This record gives sequence, structure tokens and C-alpha cells, in this order.
Amino acid sequence: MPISRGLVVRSQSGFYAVETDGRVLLARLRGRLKQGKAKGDLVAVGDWVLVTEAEAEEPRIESVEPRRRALVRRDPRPQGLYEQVIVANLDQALFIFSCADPAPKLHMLDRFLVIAEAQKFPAVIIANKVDLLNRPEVLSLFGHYAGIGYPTLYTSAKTGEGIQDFRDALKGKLTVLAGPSGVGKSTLMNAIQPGLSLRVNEIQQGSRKGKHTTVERLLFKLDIGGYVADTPGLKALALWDIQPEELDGYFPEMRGLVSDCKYGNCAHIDELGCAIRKAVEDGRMHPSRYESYKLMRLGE
Ligand SMILES: Nc1nc2c(ncn2[C@@H]2O[C@H](COP(=O)(O)OP(=O)(O)O)[C@@H](O)[C@H]2O)c(=O)[nH]1
Ligand SMILES: [Mg+2]
Ligand SMILES: [Zn+2]
Repeated sequence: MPISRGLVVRSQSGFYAVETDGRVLLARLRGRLKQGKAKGDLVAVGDWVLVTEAEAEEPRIESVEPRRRALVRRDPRPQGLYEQVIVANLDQALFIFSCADPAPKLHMLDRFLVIAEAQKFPAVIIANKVDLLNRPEVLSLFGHYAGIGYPTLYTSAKTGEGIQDFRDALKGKLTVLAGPSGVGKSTLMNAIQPGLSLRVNEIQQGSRKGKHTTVERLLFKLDIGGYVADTPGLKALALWDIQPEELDGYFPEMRGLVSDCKYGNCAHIDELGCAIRKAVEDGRMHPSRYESYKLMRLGE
């Protein structure tokens, strides 16, 4: 019985498209893999699997390789907490915002960055539409992120500025793209690969929390090598499985400072002797980042 190793590039309703040696097999999960009470998705896009092809039977996924990491969403269900795997083995997230038109919602970006920290994958920031502002204006919006440690690319899909860097950032990697609508995600992707029709993470208004729908998940193959995940609804990840007390650990620029706070359980909101507040006052933490922290900490 032929057996091959492949990458899951699409999943929908129990069927998985597995790319292997230039072929794509439409496979289902071998029954025995499903035994026991599942605490999470057994297979997801980005997983490496072994598939067998028996005659007169549809291809079967026999086993799934351990994941290096995954973008997950914890879903409360009647039978307990269930871990949805949105993308397995992702290498990075690219968070795309525009400098203007629409103006960047940096608090949303900061939420995304917290998710990346909590789920332990690297994040890259794309500041698109740099053609609409002058350089000092652009840097006043995004300039502080590089200092925190987030690589920041400045691009214009209109003038072509930074497109080569954008391409290099995607090359050979499995990337999740996210960003509000209208910032230029489709235009940027088209600039590096014409015809690529992404639905990508349009941030839907309103929460879909609790609603369990079977969504199709896709990986787009890039001609330059690598994949881009087209996964709607990143916002639904939200922050609800992050404890308020651990939030300061997901702001890299706060991590080294919290031990200097006067009180061990400091929330860094209005406590006396708070090292974070002091850092904001003397310019070591950006006020906008601190504002984002407070909003998240207070559950807003
Ligand atoms: N000035 C300018 N406009 C851009 C740029 N990139 C995209 N746009 C325009 O912004 C609008 C939204 O772009 P689109 O790619 O559809 O955004 P998406 O919703 O994020 O996919 C379109 O009218 C694009 O032509 C850019 O770098 N500069
Ligand atoms: Mg689009
Ligand atoms: Zn403090």
C-alpha cells in the first residue's frame, strides 16, 4: 500500500487536502485516530501527515507528526475546553496596518502582538501605505515597535517601496496574515504574486465567540516558496484565555521592569511605586503601548 508524507493545505468538514510530491490527495482521517475523547483538532492545515492509498478506498491519514507550534483557539464546549488548531507549524504572523486611510488602530495591533507572545510565534509588523504620510509621521506611528524587538517593514503597494522586503519576509515560511480591512493586504499579496486571491483575516465586526462553525481553512502556496494561511477571524482569538496577571509578561518591554515595582502583585495601573508607570513617565515605555496594556488589563 503506497504511503506518502505530505502537508495538509486545506481542511473542511472532515476532508483534508494533503500536498505530497506535487500531488494533492483528498484524505480522511483513519478511524482509530479519532478514538477517545478529543481535546482538540487532531489534524489542521500546516500539519505534516502520513497518508496511505489503498485500492478502492479513499486516501487515509494514518498519523500526524508532532507540531512545532500552533495558532490555537480554546473553545469552551459542553464537554469541556476544546483546542481548535487554526494553523499548525506556523513560522510567523505578519500584522498589516496602514499608515493612513484607514488610520492604524495600534491598540488592535498590540492585541495581536500579545496573542503572538502568548502563543509563542514571531511577529512582523507591516506598515503599508507609507506613500500617504511623510517619514517623521510614519515613524511617530510605528517607530517604537522595532525598539521592542518587532521587525517592522515599511511598504507601499502603490510605489513599490519595501515590496522586496515583504517578499523576503514571506519566502520559504508558513505565515499567517492579519490586519483590518482596507489596509492593502490583497494589494500587497498581489504585488508579490498576481492572481493570489486571499480572503485573509478581514477583521469582522462583532464577536463570533461561542459560535461554532465549520470554516474552511487554506494554505496558499507561494511561487517563491512558502505558504500563506488564509484563516478568517483572527479577532475571535481574543484574549480571553490570557489571565490578567500574566499580561505584563506578554509586553516584552515590561518584562524586565516588573520586578522593580513596589508591590509584587502590582497591576501597573495606579499603584504607588510602580516601575512601569515610571518607565512611561521617563520615556522607556511608549504611552500608546501602556494605554493598550491598561485596556487589556481592565478587560476592555
Ligand atoms: N495609497 C496607497 N493605497 C493603497 C496601498 N495599498 C493598497 N492601497 C489601496 O487601498 C485600498 C484597499 O486595498 P486592499 O488591498 O483591498 O485592502 P485589504 O482590504 O486589506 O485587502 C485599495 O483601494 C488599494 O488600491 C498603498 O500602499 N498606498
Ligand atoms: Mg482584501
Ligand atoms: Zn507596576
